[in-house]
Amino acid sequence: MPKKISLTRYLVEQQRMEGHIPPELRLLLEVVARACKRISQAVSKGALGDVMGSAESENVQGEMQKKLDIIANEVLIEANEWGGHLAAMASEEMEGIYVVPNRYPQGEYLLMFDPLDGSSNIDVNVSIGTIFSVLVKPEGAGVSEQDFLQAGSKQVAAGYCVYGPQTTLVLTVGDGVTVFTLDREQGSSILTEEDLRVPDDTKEFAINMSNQRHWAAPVTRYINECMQGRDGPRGKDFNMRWVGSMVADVHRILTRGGIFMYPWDKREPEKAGKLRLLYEANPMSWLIEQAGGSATDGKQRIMDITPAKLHERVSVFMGSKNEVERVTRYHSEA
Ligand code: AHM
Ligand code: MG
Repeated sequence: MPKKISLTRYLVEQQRMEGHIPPELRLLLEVVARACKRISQAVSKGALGDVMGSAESENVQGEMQKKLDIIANEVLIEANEWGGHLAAMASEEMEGIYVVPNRYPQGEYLLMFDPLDGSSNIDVNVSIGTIFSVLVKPEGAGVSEQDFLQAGSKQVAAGYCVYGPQTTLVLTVGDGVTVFTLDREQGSSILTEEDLRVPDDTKEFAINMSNQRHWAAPVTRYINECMQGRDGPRGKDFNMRWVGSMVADVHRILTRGGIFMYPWDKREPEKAGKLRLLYEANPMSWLIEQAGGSATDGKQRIMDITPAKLHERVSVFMGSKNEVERVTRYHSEA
């Protein structure tokens, strides 16, 4: 029988390999994974635990928070603040950064997360997840919000955990994309897939079609052509999927290809998009690129964008290379 490789063993081996992750980053990733395991337990309790429904509060983005948004945020902070590997954290659920308190040693890393992605799916028992991204704090005393405003290309680790039929952790440290599945009986995450590849071509797109009338012309053109199927210019039929949890939609694309889009639209024209750059678009872009796919905002590579603020939003096109290139080209032609 082939040996099972746990996340711990995988990370230790990555650490031993020359030029790969330093010990503090390994520790950080283990702690994030442990926190995700706890969130997974809370999620799976459902109505049997006090985890469903609204928390009756609003986050900095003006969105109603669910109880699980707050629980997941607390779990991630409590798990990560004392280990000595972090200087500060930033979260979708917190307006400012969370600096590691003085009573704990400060490390050199910065952790960003969307603690519970796909909040609208919590109460209907559909896959949700946690997205995270790790940066190195720039040299200098103290830590500030400014330190977080680095392009996605500076990430040193990124990943997500999907809480679905299985709890799956998907990770990159810049050496391909690796998948770990939680073995609930053993309580450990086991490597189940290595070197994920996103096919260059696809017949599947993911977009919220109910926003169609608000889209910009290049998006309308791209989707119209897909919808015409084999009778149109694309000469092939397309399929559509939209879970409404980015983690689940991106996980499908990493598994079998596709294109995920959350474009700018006219509903809130002053916002670049719905999704957040630092803790949603950047980590997902890096995973997709590491698997051979592409990720742009319609004009440029998402990971090249230098953020101007912590909760900056961005338009997102990611997945199978040739489709992302096509819709990006439609933007430049428009
Ligand atoms: P959240 O982080 O508050 O859950 O919002 C992000 C989610 C993404 O997971 C998903 O792709 C998108 O919002 C769905 O938005 P919509 O309901 O507009 O289709
Ligand atoms: Mg989210």
